[in-house]
Amino acid sequence: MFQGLLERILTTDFVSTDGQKKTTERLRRRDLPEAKAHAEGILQGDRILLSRAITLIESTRPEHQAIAQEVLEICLPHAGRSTRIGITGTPGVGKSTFIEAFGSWLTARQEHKVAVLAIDPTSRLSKGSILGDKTRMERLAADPRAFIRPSPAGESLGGVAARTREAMLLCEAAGYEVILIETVGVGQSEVAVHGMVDFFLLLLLPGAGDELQGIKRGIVEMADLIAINKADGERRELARYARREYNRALQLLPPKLGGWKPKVLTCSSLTGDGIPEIWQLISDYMSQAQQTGWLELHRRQQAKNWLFDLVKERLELRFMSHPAVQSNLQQIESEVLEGRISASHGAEVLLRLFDTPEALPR
Ligand SMILES: Nc1nc2c(ncn2[C@@H]2O[C@H](COP(=O)(O)OP(=O)(O)OP(=O)(O)O)[C@@H](O)[C@H]2O)c(=O)[nH]1
Ligand SMILES: [Mg+2]
Repeated sequence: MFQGLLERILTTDFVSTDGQKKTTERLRRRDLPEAKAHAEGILQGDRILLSRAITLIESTRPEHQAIAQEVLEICLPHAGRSTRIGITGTPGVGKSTFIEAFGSWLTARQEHKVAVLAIDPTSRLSKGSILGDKTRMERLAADPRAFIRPSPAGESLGGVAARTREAMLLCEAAGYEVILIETVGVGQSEVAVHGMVDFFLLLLLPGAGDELQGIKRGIVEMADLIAINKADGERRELARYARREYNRALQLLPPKLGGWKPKVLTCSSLTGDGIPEIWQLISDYMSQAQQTGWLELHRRQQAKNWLFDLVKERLELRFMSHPAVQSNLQQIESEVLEGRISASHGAEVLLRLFDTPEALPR
């Protein structure tokens, strides 16, 4: 029911009533001069202001958030004109090395501006996966056509993903034509990246089945392209074999929603073999998706899902930091643990505390 109501608010009729319009506008523009300056810089491709705006997005301070949200509002109409690519694969498969090779090829051969972002919820400890192995992206890091941003430090995957998505929109407004988003390949972060990109690339190693590589079937199903990486030296033959095997396995999967049939290629980030073919394939995908209208539809669907993700995440945050909830949570939790009340009863009590804290006894 809740989702239904929000969907109604989102659809045109409801939004176009006067009262609703005013609310949206009041939330929207505050005319913060700092926001304007940042946005203007971003639209002119200023990397320093782009970096600073992303830092504001990542900040938890309300005054920073206010500026960041206004920068986003101004930049949003200029976003969306890029090819958004998610790259995943288990640790060590060669994601960073691939991004270095692929990104450098795109800036040099296609003269594209390339932005590299990451979703890595574990990066709170390692200070950012990309930053951690910057040596593997030395060439790209020094490339004036490339912009590399490590994964934001965040408490939750949802938070990190939201920040990355917003950073992606700012990069697009700054004129980056290809956005590469790296993720760690072992869990929920794939789903988050899949929810914000047009094309999902899974890197695998030659010579090991996906179960051996710790790749879940669900992730294989999300892939638009599987690239068997490190197809060089002695592994060339193995990679060719793996390609045939995966091709066969992909035939068994149901067709994708947009009508695309996932492909398998081999590549090597060391020799550069396979890189032009990968770009060609992604370009074919993009033109097909544009022609059929799938790209537009898919992005709208992603934006809608994102809205609900944000609502859920913020509701949970508010719920958990609510004073009445906080002071009763432990007790209710232990009552449920000891079987004195049902989980459903406990949830209802907590939700009531959240709704009307003053009306209920402690
Ligand atoms: N032979 C060969 N080695 C490669 C290739 N790509 C990467 N490597 C090597 O594989 C190792 C891991 O590469 P990374 O790019 O750090 O892998 P990653 O997937 O980013 O790893 P995490 O960030 O830890 O998840 C490095 O020692 C690379 O030199 C390749 O195409 N061929
Ligand atoms: Mg890496």
